[in-house]
Amino acid sequence: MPEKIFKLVRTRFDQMRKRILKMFTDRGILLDPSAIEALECLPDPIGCAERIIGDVGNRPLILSSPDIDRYADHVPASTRDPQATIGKSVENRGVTRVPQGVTVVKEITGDSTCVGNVIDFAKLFNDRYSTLKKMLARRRELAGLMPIAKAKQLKRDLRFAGIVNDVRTTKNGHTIIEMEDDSDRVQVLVMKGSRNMDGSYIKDEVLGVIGATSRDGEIVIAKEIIRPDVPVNSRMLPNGSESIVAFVSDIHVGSNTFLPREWGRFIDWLNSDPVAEDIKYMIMPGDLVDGIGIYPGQEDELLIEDLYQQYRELSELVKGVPDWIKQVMMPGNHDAVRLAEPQPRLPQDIVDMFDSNTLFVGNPCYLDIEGRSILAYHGKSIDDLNASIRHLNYTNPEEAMKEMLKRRHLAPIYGDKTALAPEQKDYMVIDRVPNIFVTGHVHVCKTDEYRGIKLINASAWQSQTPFQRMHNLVPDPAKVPMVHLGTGEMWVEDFSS
Ligand code: D5M
Ligand code: FE
Ligand code: ZN
Repeated sequence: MPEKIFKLVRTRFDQMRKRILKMFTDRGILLDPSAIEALECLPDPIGCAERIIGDVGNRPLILSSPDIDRYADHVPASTRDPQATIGKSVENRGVTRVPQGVTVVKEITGDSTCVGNVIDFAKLFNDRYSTLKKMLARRRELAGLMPIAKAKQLKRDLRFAGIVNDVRTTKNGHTIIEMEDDSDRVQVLVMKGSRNMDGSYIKDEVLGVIGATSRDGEIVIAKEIIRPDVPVNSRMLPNGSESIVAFVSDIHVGSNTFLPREWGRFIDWLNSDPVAEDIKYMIMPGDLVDGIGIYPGQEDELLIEDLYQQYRELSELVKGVPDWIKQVMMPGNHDAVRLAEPQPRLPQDIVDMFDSNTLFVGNPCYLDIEGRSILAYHGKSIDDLNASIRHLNYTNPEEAMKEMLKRRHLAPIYGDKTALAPEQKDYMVIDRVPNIFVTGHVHVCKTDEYRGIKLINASAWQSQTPFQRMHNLVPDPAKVPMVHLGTGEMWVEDFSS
């Protein structure tokens, strides 16, 4: 049976196309049809458009598809991993066992199949919808959930699951959520002041609705809105492990704001403190180096201007980590792989700079370590969640992480700052309930718990950058959150002074 294409996906594509064309026409730049097509096939068309527009001296007056290819990636073509965007062999399918107690349960490396057209996006959204709908269908309150087309014919007690297409506030302060599935679309009214009114419905999340149709049959009045969420008690029960995991994020090697003295203090501590003898694993969730060409003017803030040299320096910096600690390195938005998520692991020539004690994984990634399930994600989507959900901000990323768990999705909003690759499967769905969920990206150090799941935002090794100063983002660097795998105890070691 041919895959159905949600109207949502087509609409989003049309909106994207209009937005891109306007960006160019506003500046008098022309595109031939091949250029528009090439742009649409990119995982991050807006980012590419911004790079072209910013390249004032060099960009051509009329763009064709080879011009788009030149600007396609944030990493210069010569240093890009050729494996990163094309599907590779199946070596990583299923569960990959690596020595030393770490099992990579799921990540994208080796499985990428996206070519980036409308059909792929339809598959991505269909996969997201059907996976999350299955989770909702298991909820007691939603038993007997129906396709929207069928549910709409009922008067009362109708139950369905849909993907959110649009959220609006009426002039009376009520909320209208426009939702759809592969059968139909529907307008859902959430009355002002009702207990469902938490103001945090966002585009592209999947919701379950219990409601009744209005008298004219045009609208569904919500009685209850249900998110997939995680089970109420996902607590870590003691399991006898004696190992500690340390979380070290956003090292940003190569930046002139990288903190070498603090890093040195951490390495000295690892080699001398008795606690460190039990640290058997170090997870590094992205922005290992500062990268190059990540934002305009970055060259003025770099100490090391060569990308390879940055990774070589990182490999020197981790040489001081005691050899009883296995390191797991993941890319972030500053690293040398495609920007679109899920990101594959770093390319082989970079992997080769490190010894066999370092394991390279994609972003996001599920790991199993000594009986504990760990979900690691760099956290780029926190930017989009903060912009869309009123109660979120950059000082409390753990709140954004809770919103991800409630939606069982790491990057629910499509088409904002977080570029999502049109994979056939939605790797950003949280289809396993982890014991520990770690992110980085926002450079603060926070630990919390949600329904028994340990939440960690793992600090940074970079002081405040000019960009962060301008946006009043205050980092909390040189801290290392730790979790004891046996007892579940969580604490933070401070190397900031
Ligand atoms: O992100 C470091 C911090 O800076 C993180 O809090 C996000 C914020 N940041 C960085 N770039 C942007 C943009 N373009 N918009 C909003 N916020 C941003 P890092 O990934 O280390 O650069
Ligand atoms: Fe960062
Ligand atoms: Zn980042």
